[in-house]
Amino acid sequence: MAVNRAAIVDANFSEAVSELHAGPRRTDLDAPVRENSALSARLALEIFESQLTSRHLDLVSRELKVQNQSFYTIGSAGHESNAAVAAALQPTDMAFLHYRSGPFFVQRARQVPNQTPILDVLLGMVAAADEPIAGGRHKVIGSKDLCIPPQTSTIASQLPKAVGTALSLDRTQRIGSASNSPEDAIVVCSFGDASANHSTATGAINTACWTAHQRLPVPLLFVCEDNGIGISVSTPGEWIESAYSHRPELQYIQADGLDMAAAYDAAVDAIDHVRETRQPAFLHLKLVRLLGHAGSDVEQLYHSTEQIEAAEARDPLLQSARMLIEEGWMSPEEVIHLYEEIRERCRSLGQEATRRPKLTTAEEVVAVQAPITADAIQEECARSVSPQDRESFWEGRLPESDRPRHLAMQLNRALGDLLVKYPQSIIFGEDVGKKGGVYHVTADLTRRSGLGRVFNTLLDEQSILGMAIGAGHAGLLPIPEIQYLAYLHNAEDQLRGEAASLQFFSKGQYQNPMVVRIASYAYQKGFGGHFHNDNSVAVLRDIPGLVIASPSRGDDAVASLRTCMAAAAVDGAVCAFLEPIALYMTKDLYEPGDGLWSTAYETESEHVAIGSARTWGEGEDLTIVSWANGLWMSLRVAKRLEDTHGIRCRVVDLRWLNPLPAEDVLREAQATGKVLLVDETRKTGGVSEGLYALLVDAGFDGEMARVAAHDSFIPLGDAANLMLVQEPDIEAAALKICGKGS
Ligand SMILES: Cc1ncc(C[n+]2csc(CCOP(=O)(O)OP(=O)(O)O)c2C)c(N)n1
Ligand SMILES: [Mg+2]
Repeated sequence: MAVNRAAIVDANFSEAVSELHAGPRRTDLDAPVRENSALSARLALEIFESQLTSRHLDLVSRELKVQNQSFYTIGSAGHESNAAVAAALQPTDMAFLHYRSGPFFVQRARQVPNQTPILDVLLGMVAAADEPIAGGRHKVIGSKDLCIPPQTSTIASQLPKAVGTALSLDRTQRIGSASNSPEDAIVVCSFGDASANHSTATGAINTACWTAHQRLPVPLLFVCEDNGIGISVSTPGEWIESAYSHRPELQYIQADGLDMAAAYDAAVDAIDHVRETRQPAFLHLKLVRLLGHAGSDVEQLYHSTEQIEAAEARDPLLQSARMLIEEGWMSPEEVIHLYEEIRERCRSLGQEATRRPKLTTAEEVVAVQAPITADAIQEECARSVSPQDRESFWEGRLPESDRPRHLAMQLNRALGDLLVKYPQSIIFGEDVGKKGGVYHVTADLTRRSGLGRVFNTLLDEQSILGMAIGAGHAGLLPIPEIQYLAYLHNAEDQLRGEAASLQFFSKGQYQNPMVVRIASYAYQKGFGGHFHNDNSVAVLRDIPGLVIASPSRGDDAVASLRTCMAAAAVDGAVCAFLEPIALYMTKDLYEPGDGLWSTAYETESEHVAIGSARTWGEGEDLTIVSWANGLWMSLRVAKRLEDTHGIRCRVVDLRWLNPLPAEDVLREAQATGKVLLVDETRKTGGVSEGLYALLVDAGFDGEMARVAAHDSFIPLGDAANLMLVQEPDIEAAALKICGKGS
C-alpha cells in the first residue's frame, strides 16, 4: 500500500513550525514584510492565509475522496505562491489559469466583495449542482465575479485565447467599441513547465511575440509554474529559462516560487512591465510539486523516497511561515492555530458541500449548453441598419442595386453589411486583408472598414481560433476565417474543447460568440488534391452545440450568415459557416449562361431559422435531400429525371448541418415515401449517416437510399472524381429507387 504523503506533508508542517523561533514582534502591518521587498506585512499575511486555505482544500479533497464524495484530487500543493501573483494583479485582469491555481483563486476572492471561495471550490470537487461556475459539470477553476473563465483539462489550451483576449483589449478601444474591462487592464495566463512544450503553448507565445514585434499591444503576462515535472516526466534542468529567457519582445523574469515575497516582487515587476508597455512578459516561478500529480498518482513508482522527501522539505508553506515568524509578524503558535482553524473551516464546509444537490437529469446537464432563442435571433436579424452608414460604407454603390451575382460576391457584401450592423465585429484570418482571401470573399473590406477591423493574422489556425475566443471574451463579435476545411484540423480543439464548451462549463455566464467561416469541400476543377478538397465534416458535427451552416446559393448564404451573426450576438453562439469553394464563382445551373445560380442581393433577406431547410420543387415521386455542391448537382439531375424519365422530384437543401432540419426532412420524405440522400461527405462519418438515423428514429417507413463519397482522401486531378459523388451516380440511384434503374 502506498504511503500517504498528504498526511506526512500535513504533519511535517506543524512539526517544523513548532520548532521555529519568532523574531522580535512587529505590528506595523504597512511595513515591508522583510527588507528589500515591496510586499507589505498586511498583504503577506493575507497571502499566507490564502496559501493555507488552498493547502487544506487539497487535503480535504483527499479526505472526501476516501469517503467517495470528491471526484477531483489534483491539487495546488507546492504552487502556493501563485496567490502572490493574484495579489499583485487587479481582480479585473482576466485570468486563464493552470489547474493548480487554488491559491490564486482564494487570494483573488479577497479582492472582490461577497465571495465564498472555500465553499465554491469544495462544491466543484463534489460536483454539486449549485457550484457557482460549472454547476457540477466539471471541477474547474473559474468565476464570473473574479474574471476567471473556467478552464478545461486540456493543458495549454487556454493560452491561445489568453493571447486573443490580450490582443482584443486594446483593439476594442481602437475600434471604438464598448469595452468590458478597465483601460489599463491586462490578461494573465498560467501553465506548467511540461505544458510549456505543447505546440499550443509555443504557438500562442510565438503569436504574442510576433504581434509585439510589430509594436502592437499585447498586454499579457505568461506565468510558467515550473515544478520540474509533468506527471512523471522530468523537465530537463534549466530548460524553461533556455527556451524562454531570450525570446524577442518577451520580457523574462524569474523568481524563487517557494518564497512568497520573491514571487510577489517578481510578479509586480512583470505586471508593471505589461501594464505600462502593453507588451508581454514571461514570469518563471520555480517551485515544487507536493502530493504527487493527483490523488491517484503513486509517485513512489517513479521517484525515490529521498527525492520525495527532498521536495517535501522545500514546502513553500513552511517557507512562508518561517519568514512571517522570523520577521516577527506571527508566532509559531499563531501559525499553527490559524492552520488548524482553516482546516476545520474547510472540513466543515466540505461536509456542507456533500449535502448539496447533484445534477440529476439529462435535461439539467444540457440546459446551459448552447441555447438557441429562435425568436430573439429572428428579431435581431430584422433589426435594420442606418441607411446613411450603409451609403457611406458602400460609397454610394449599394449592393442591392447591382445585378444578380455569384456566391463569393454576395458573401463579400453580406460581410460588409455585417461590419456596418455590428460595430464590434472583426474579420481576420490568413490573407483576408489586402488580398481579400484566397477566393476574394473579403476583398476590399479592409479598405472600407479599416485595418483595426479586417486584418491578416499570422499563419497559425490555433491562434486564429484562440483570437476569436479571446475577442469574444473582450466583447467583440469575431468572424475568423479558416483558409481550407483541411486546416481546421490543426486547430479543432480550440473549437471543440474550448469555444464550444465554454457555456457548458460556465452555465452560460461566459460566452465566446463567433462565426467561423471555412472555405470547404471538394469539386474544385483542376486544383487541389486532398487538402484543398477536404470533404469531411464529421469532426464538426459531433461537437455539442456547435451551429453549422452550409449554404449552397448566394441568397441563402447571405441570409444564413446574418442568422449566424444574430445568434452569436444574442445567444453567444459558436457557429461554423461552411462555404462550398467550388460554387463560389458558379453563375449557372442547368446550362452555361442561364444565370440561375446567381442571386440578387436582398437587404432584408428572409430570415433563415437555424435548422430550417428549403425545398425546391413539389414533385411527388422522389425526395432528394442534399446541400452545398450536392444541392447544385441534385437540382440538375432532378431536371433530367423529369425531362427524360418523367420522374418528378422535390429537392431539399438542408442549409444547416447542425442542428439538422429534422422536421423538414421528415415532412418532405413522407410527402413522396422515397428518399435519396446525396451526401458529398464520406460514407463513413458523413452527414447521410445522421440523416438515415434521423429518419429511422422518426419511424419513416418509406424507401431510402444514398450516394456518398468514398472513404478516401481526395487524389489530384481527374482522379478526384472517382472518389466524389457525381451526377450520374445520383441519377442512377434515383432511377433505381424509383424502380426504373438496374
Ligand atoms: C493536451 C493534453 N495532453 C495530455 C494531458 C494529460 N496531462 C495532464 S497534466 C499533464 C502534465 C502537465 O505537467 P505540467 O505542465 O508541468 O504541470 P504540473 O502538473 O506539473 O503542474 C499531462 C500530461 C492533458 N491534460 N492535456
Ligand atoms: Mg510541472
